[in-house]
This record gives sequence, structure tokens and C-alpha cells, in this order.
Amino acid sequence: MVKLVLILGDQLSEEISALREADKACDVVVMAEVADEAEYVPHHPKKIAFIFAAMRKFANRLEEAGWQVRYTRLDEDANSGSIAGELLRRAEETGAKEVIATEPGEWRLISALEDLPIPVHQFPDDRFLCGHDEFDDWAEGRKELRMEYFYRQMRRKTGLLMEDGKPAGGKWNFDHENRRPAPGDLDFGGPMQFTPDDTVKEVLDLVDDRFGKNFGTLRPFWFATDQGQARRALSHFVKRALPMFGDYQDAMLQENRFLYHSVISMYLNAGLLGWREVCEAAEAAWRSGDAPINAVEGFIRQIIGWREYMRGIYFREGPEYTARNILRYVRSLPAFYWTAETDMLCVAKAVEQTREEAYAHHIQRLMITGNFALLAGIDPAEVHEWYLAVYADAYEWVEAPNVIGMSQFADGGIVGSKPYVSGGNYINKMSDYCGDCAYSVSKKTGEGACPFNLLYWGFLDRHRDRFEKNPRMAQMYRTWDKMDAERRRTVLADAEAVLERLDAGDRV
Ligand code: FAD
Ligand code: DLZ
Ligand code: SF4
Repeated sequence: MVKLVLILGDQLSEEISALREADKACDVVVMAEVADEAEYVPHHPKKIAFIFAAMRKFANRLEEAGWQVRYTRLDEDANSGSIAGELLRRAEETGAKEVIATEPGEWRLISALEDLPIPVHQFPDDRFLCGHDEFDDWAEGRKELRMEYFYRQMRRKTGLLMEDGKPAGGKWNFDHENRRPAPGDLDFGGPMQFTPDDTVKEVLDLVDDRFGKNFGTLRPFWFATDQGQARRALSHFVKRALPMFGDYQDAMLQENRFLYHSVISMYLNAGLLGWREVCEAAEAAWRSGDAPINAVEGFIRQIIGWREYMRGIYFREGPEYTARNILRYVRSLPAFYWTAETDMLCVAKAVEQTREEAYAHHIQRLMITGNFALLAGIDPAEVHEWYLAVYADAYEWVEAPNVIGMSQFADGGIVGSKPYVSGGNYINKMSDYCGDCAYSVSKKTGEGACPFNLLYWGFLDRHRDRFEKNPRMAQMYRTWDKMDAERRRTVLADAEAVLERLDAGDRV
């Protein structure tokens, strides 16, 4: 009996479990560009184009490999507009009575599949290193779910960077060597870029037509859109940038948007690359002496540590996770997250870059746009929607724990043991933004004082009850308490004035 095999836009791997469970001789693969997926948030046009182009090329590859594929293009008249609708339509066409799927990366789609009137078998997404049960076993009974301990388990499990059962280089984690500000003269020219081929060009026209008004510039479009290109982009990174990845991982430069980052998250998340090939390529560079241990360990930690840990948290915490708001924040997301019209140069640069590239690196996401939203008391649900929309690598399983958990502390400390907040000094140390900013980073109060400085103290003061006893925050409260009372009043009044300007829609 024929079955349908659902392949979603972020499941573009020939090793995906749904394909392994299917019978090439009789089953029919269903892939569909649908309005529901393209519109659940106003995705960046580059993200939509990337997914559609990669889906079309993957469908061709499956056909070449002998699969029967029913592919729905967005602009087809018969398109029902949803994944569920397309499965039902294809079931009627083919007489299929069952669907084989790989579990989607979002609760919304998992329940849409469960609600289908025909049976759907959702197989585990074993492109990931750690399954749900394994994560739950690890988490069970622990007071705190610290990534570092999870990561060590994943190192032991994979054998990556292990020597005789011990961590290579004598340490699990080389992060303290990875916090250097970037020098001005970096020699890495950024990720490998690809000229659009005919498939990509056709998708670009479609996306321009349908989503051209969304936040984000579509062209120039340079992403890899198939496995071969993604692998070339990976090799380029390993050869040219990995050796310096560790040293400058947290740095930010106005004229260098990618620094030594890999820019492979969108390929990994869509299925064009797998964690194993990426980590083995990095490990091989260390073994051959081409990249130092601090860089390779730091990079591998992001993938088998943070990435897997975030996914574990998303599925463990359940569908209500994205609604968490422990700090009870209600302020709307300021318009400058969409327009970049702010005098805060660091924020303007992060938003401009996001608009043009659908990419910002981790510290820009965490310590610029995320930090500002947390300090200013923005509703985390709005922050979550923004991040889900604007980045090419954003899918809920990875975006939500990073935003709701790590960046906004809205889950009350499941992901982070303390909120990631800072004043302007940290940003100044790690970037070249402040020298060209309309605000003064060294000014703590009064006209022209950096808003991060003001809002930082406002945040600590507002949440004293919650954070004062946190050992990692105690020093900051001591510094605040040592300030003269009059100065503290001025800082808080100036911070309040920034928030009033935000609420009034005045330029900040
Ligand atoms: P590199 O710096 O080169 O790191 C290598 C790889 O490690 C990445 O490609 C990614 O797969 C993985 N990685 C690194 N950090 C994380 C992390 N915290 N969580 C999961 N994987 C990680 N990552 C996403 O893939 N999708 C998101 O929607 C997303 N949203 C984020 C939102 C916020 C507020 C923050 C602070 C981080 C977010 N991240 C997200 C994590 C991280 O910022 C991106 O993975 C990274 O910037 C992608 O760029 P890169 O490929 O150059 O990464
Ligand atoms: C993100 C996205 C977009 C924009 N469009 C589609 C689509 O048309 N068809 C599809 O199968 N998948 C798409 N995706 C990816 C899904 O939204 C993704 O599979 C879920 O969010 C689960 O991670
Ligand atoms: Fe950002 Fe403040 Fe520096 Fe301006 S002075 S770039 S607002 S940290």
C-alpha cells in the first residue's frame, strides 16, 4: 500500500528518518512550499528564498535517486496553503492512507500532523546527536541544567577531541582564551558566496513578488542552496577561518560582519550539513596541526554542546515555553528593530546587518539586540517573533531557547544561571562601535549618556529581589550600592527617561 513521505523545508537530508522508513519502489515523497509556513512570522526574504531553492534542488536530487516526488510550488493554483492540506490532497491523488514523517522542529507542526484525519507516523529526527529520551535522562534529578556537563557527556559519547578517555589538551573547555577584542586588520574575507543558478534565480523572482515587502533585502543572494555547495562553504571556513575562530568569537567590528564565524547554521538546520561531518572536519584540522585546540574545541562545543542542549530544552519544556515571561515584561518591541533608525550605533549596525544578510553572529544577537530588549523590558513573545523572523537559521526548536531562555531570561533561569545583561563598557571592549556613536559610552548619566549604561542599572535595581542573592550578580549589586544615593537617583531617573522616549516612539 502506497504511503506518503513528508519532507519539510528544514529536513533536506537523504539520511532523514522518514526516507529510511519508506519504500522507494512504491511510496511517494511530498514536499510543499506553502503560505502557512512562509507566513507564520514575516520571515526575511533571504530565509524564504534559501528554503525554497534548497527544497527544489533537494526534490530534484531525490528524483534522480529514483524517488517519486510530488512537489508543490507556492504559486500553483491547486496549492492548499498548508502542510496538512497538501498531505490530504496528495493522499486523495495517490490513494495513500498513511503518512511517514520525521518529527518537525516545532510543536505547532507536530500537533498539526497529529490532528490529520489519516495516520501519521512521526519518526525521531536522528540527524541530532541527542534524542529526547537521552536528554531527559541527563536532565532528570539535576537541580540545574548546565550546558557544560551535558557537553562533556556528548564529548564522551562521540569521542570527539578525546584521548584515552580524557579531553584533548587536558581541559574540557578553552573558553577563557576565546574572548579577545578583534584587531582592525582581519584577513578572512567572510564565508564562501555562490552566484545564483537558474533554480535560485526563479525562486528569487517568486520571493521578491510575494514577500518583497517583508523586512530584509533579498539581493544580493549568495547562500549555498545544496549539499555540495554547503560542503564547499564548510571547507572554506575550516581552512581560512577556523584557526582564528576561538580568539575572536566574541568580537564585533562595523566593517566585518562575519569575522571568523562559520556562517553554517542555516545549512546545518536545513539538513544540508550534518553535525558529524562538520565536527570531524574541525577535529581533523586540529589533528593535522592546522588549527589550535582553543578554536576547535570552542567550535565543536557550539555544535555538540549548545546546539544539542538548546534542542533538548525546547522539547523538554513543551509547547508553552515560548509564552514564558517570568519578568512580566509588556513593553512593545521598538520600531528600530525593523528600521535601524536609532542613535545607538551598535543596535543600528546589528539591525542593518540583519536586514542585509539575514545573519548576525552570536554576540550581536545576545549582547546587542538581546541585551537591549532585556534591559528595556520588552515583551519576550515579541522579541521571540522578531528573532524567528529575521535570521536565515531560525526555527523554533533552536531560536526559542536562545531567545526566551538565554537572551531574555524569560524562563526564569533554565538556560542561563544569570541574565546576559551589560552596560556599554562590555560592548566598547568587544567592538569598534562606540567611538563612532552619537552617545558617549563613558558617560553614565546626563545628556548623551549611553542608554545601555542607564538601563543596566535600572534593570538591576528593578529586579533586586530576584537577582541580589545570585552569586554571579552580587558584585554588581555591591558596586551599585557603593554609588552615592544622589547619583543612583539620577541614573534611575535618566533610565526612566529613556524608557519614556521608547514608549512615546521618540528617537532613542
Ligand atoms: P558559529 O559562531 O560559527 O558557530 C558554529 C555553529 O554552532 C553554528 O553554526 C550553530 O549551528 C552552532 N551554535 C553556536 N551557538 C549556538 C547556540 N547558542 N545555539 C544553537 N546552536 C549554536 N542559532 C540558530 O541556529 N538559530 C537561531 O534561530 C538562533 N537564534 C539565536 C538567538 C539569540 C538571541 C542568540 C543569542 C543566539 C541564537 N542562535 C541561533 C545561536 C547562534 O547565535 C547562531 O547559531 C550563530 O550565530 C550562527 O552563526 P554561525 O554559523 O556563524 O555560528
Ligand atoms: C521556514 C519554512 C518556510 C519559510 N517555508 C516552508 C515551506 O513552504 N514548506 C516547508 O515544508 N517548510 C517550510 N519552512 C520550514 C518549516 O517552517 C519548518 O519545518 C518548521 O518550522 C519546523 O522546524
Ligand atoms: Fe552602543 Fe552605547 Fe557604544 Fe553607542 S555608546 S555604540 S549605544 S554601547
